[in-house]
This record gives sequence, C-alpha cells and structure tokens, in this order.
Amino acid sequence: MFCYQCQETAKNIACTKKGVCGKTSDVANIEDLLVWVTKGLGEILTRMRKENKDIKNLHSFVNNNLFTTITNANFHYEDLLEKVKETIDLNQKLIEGLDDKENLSKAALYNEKDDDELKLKSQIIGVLNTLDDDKRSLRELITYGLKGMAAYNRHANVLGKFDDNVDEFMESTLAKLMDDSLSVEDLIALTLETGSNGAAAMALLDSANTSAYGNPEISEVNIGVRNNPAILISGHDLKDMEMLLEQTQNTGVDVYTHSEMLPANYYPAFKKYDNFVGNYGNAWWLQDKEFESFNGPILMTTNCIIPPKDSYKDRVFTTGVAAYPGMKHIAADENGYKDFSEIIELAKKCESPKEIEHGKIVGGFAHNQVLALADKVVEAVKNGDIQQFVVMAGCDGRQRGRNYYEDFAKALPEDTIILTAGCAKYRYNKLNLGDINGIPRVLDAGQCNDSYSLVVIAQALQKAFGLDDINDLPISYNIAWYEQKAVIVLLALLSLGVKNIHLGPTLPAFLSPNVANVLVENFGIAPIGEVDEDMEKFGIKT
Ligand code: FSO
Ligand code: SF4
Repeated sequence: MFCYQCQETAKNIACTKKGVCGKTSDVANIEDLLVWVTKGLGEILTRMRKENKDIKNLHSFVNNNLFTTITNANFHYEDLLEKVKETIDLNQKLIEGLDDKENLSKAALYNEKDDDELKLKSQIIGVLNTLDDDKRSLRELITYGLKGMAAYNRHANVLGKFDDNVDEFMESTLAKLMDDSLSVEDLIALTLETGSNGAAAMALLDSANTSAYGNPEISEVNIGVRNNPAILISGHDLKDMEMLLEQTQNTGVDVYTHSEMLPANYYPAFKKYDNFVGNYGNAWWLQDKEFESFNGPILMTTNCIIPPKDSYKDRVFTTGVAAYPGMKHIAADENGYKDFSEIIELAKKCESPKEIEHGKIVGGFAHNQVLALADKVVEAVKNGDIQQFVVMAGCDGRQRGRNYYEDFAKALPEDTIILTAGCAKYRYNKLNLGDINGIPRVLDAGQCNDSYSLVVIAQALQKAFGLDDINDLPISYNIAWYEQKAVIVLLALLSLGVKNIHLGPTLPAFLSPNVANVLVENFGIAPIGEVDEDMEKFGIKT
C-alpha cells in the first residue's frame, strides 16, 4: 500500500504498512483499484456523452466509488471488492454499446473476475504508478479534489439536484488523469478547473440543502442530554437525518447529532421534531470515548469512522458509502428509502445517554442568516468595532499540533470574528468568546461544504465595501485540513481568487516541492507557524 491522501499520513510522507486511520493494506490497495476502474468508467462515460448516449443514471457509480474511498469512510475489503467487480461489469457492458471502441485505456478494458487476481492487481495499481514526482503530485491533488467533489455531488443528488457540468467535468477529468500526454502545466490548469467545479458542486449542495430543509438560521443547540433512550447520528447526510427523525417520531426514542451532523440543528425543517434533542460530543476523532458514553445506537452516514472499541461496536450502524467489517449496514431500497427500525428497536433496549457536558452552543450562520445581519456587520467594520474576520474552516483531527487552532482562537483580540464551517469548529466553539454588538465572535456556517457560504458572505462584503479584489477585505484564511473534502474546499477557494491561505497543521504530503512552490508563489499558500507570528502575518493587531 501507499496512501498519503490525508493529513495524518505516517510521518507526513505516506502510510505504507497500515493506515494511521486503521485501514489495512488490503483495503488501501483495493481502494486504489476501485479508483483505477472508476477512471476507466469516466473515460467510457465521456465517450458515451460524445455519442449522445443516455448516461443520466450512471453518474451515481462515479460518485459512490470515489466517495467510498475517502478517508475513514469504508474499511470493508469485501464490500470494496464487490464495488470493483460491479464497476468492471458495468464498464464491459457499456463498452459493448459504444460506437467507437478504439483506443480505450487499460483501466476501461480491464475485465478480471477472479478474486485472487483482483487482489494481485490491487497490489500493483496505485499512486506510485506515476513516476514523475510533479505529475504524480498533481494527479493525486486532482484525484483527491474529485473525491471531495463526489461526496458533495452525491449529497446534492440524493436530494434531487444535479449539475450536468459537474458530472461531465468529473468524468472527463478521471479520463485525463490517465493521459500521459498532459504536461505539468496542463495538470496545473486542470487543478484550478477542479476547484471551480468544486465550487459549483458546493453551490449545488447548498441549493439542495436549503430548498429541502430551509435556510439555516441562528440556533441555540443543546449539548446536554435527556432521560430517554436515544440514537446518535453522525456524518454529513441530511436526507438520512430526515428519514431518521421521521421514523423515530412517537417511538420514545430521542435523536442527537455528532460531529459534522451538528449543523442539522440549524435547519428549520428539523426543528419541528420534538425528539431531536441537540448535539452530543465533539469532532469525529473523539468518537471512541463519546460513543461509549452515549449508550445508545449510532448511525454513521458518511466518513469519519474510527476503528471501534468492543464496548460499542455492536451499536454502530453504517449506511450510504460507509462500511466497516462487523458493523450492520442499512441500505436504501430502490426508492432511496432506508428502514431504520432495527436501530430504533435497539435504542429502546439501551440506557439513555450519559451527560458529558451541558449548556448550549450557537450556530446557523450560513450565508442567508449572515446576509440578513449584513447592515450590522458592515457598520461594525466601518466604525472599527470589527477589526478582522478569520476564516477558520475545515477539519479537526487527532494530531497534537491541532491545539494551535484553539490557541489561535483564544489569542485573537476581542474585535475579531471567526467564520467557520466543518468539524474544525470544535476546537473553539465552546470557548464562550462572546460577541461584538450582538454578533457572536464564532459564526458557524455549518458542515465543511458550507465553506461555500463563507465565500458567498465574502463576495457580499466585497460588494458592500465596493472592493475590486476579494483579497482587499479584512478577512484572513487560517484553514485546517484532514481529508479529501477539505482538498476540494481549498481548490474551490483558490479558483475563486482567494489568496494567502494558511494551511495546517501540516502541508499535504502529496504536494511535491515544485507543486508546493507553485501554490506558494501564485496563491501565497503558507503553512501555519507560531500563533503570535501568524497573527502578525495576517495583520491582526493584538
Ligand atoms: Fe470533518 Fe470528517 Fe466535514 Fe471531513 S467530519 S473531517 S473535511 O469528514 O467532512 O469536516
Ligand atoms: Fe494513511 Fe490517511 Fe491513507 Fe489512512 S487515509 S492510510 S491515515 S494517508
């Protein structure tokens, strides 16, 4: 195995024996094989599109395959092997219907059915097949961006929203990743295009979420517990959230969110459920403690599973692209409906959650809510009450270096506001940082995909202040990354012209020195350093 797709990769070089995430080498290898045959599928779909063939029901294979290989989503070898076989079968069937069958790639033509042969192949397919350092770096950067985009695209699709340009881009780009004639310059251009399509995917998801569930609004979220049996739901899939709330009505079972599902508390459509209590716990990496004390069943709707302890393993269920050996998986029926009755019945037999904290946190500052406060915000900036905004979006994680983000938030002067999205917020959303003229100093827009909201807010402020360049706003970007959704958020920000982003806790291992230089020279990307020095670099007066 050779995997360096996430921030926690071993020694910030690569995981080569076993993943720091807990992934075995077999799983890492079969994921590489799945990505490879999906590149073949991308090529075939691109050709079918040219030949005006109907492909509208086939995009979901691309999204699911890429999404399932995101860090901490799927640890299940047999499940991944099944997906490889399904994709190979699909590729062969689709090739039969092509008018032009000439010069297809090896990935598209690959037609192996034997499990042992597939395993052998999975050991020789992967990142290191690209020998040139810079091309490999860019190909992987784009691949990880596509994985993040696939996640957002899939969430939007589940809610009935599609953007054909995004699908077309993803599929044609998968094919281009196998094209040896593309130069480093071509791949740099493709990286930026990946970013702009990522922004489109996030906009699509924003419209899917808000049209289905309303605009997030200022909300107080209970972080304590009640005395009823309960289910904890984690991950990012709001459709799963809706189905779970519907099915738990009048059963005596409460529902709490964990980690990235916290923003579900901000949507008007979910507030009508009186068994929806609030949020339990913190970011994904603390789940081994928090799932234990929760006592009830847990539903993982997307990534960010960590290898479970025996004490709660039997209570964890997966759905969607998430899978883990030994955990029960709830699949959707042909209409997308998921039957959660088994989880509800189990909840009834469990003790109610043990309280680990109590009180409230405030969130719900997606673009619509912040823009409703725009006059207040603009006035506070003009009269000097707000010195600067700092975008501290992204992910949280286990590494000790991430204490930096808590320290940074604490050290920020009282006339600054943190704009956040993603699970990075758990480093400072319970610090009680106060408010400025009634505007909370931590404005949480939602999940990592809601970083899109932060861009909409920045663009609106740019207009309000009559500025030509988004970088002239008093906004700094100090972003934490962990997995591949953060990669597409970063590329989207770059494509929108945002400069001088600080990225931490470490720069991605998959950036070769030359590619890292391109990002430094053209976009001012910088690693994080010491809190005081970084504060100065951002021009924040303390
Ligand atoms: Fe966090 Fe995990 Fe949203 Fe990621 S829960 S780390 S960027 O999957 O998705 O922010
Ligand atoms: Fe290592 Fe991250 Fe890959 Fe897991 S996802 S194997 S931790 S680089």
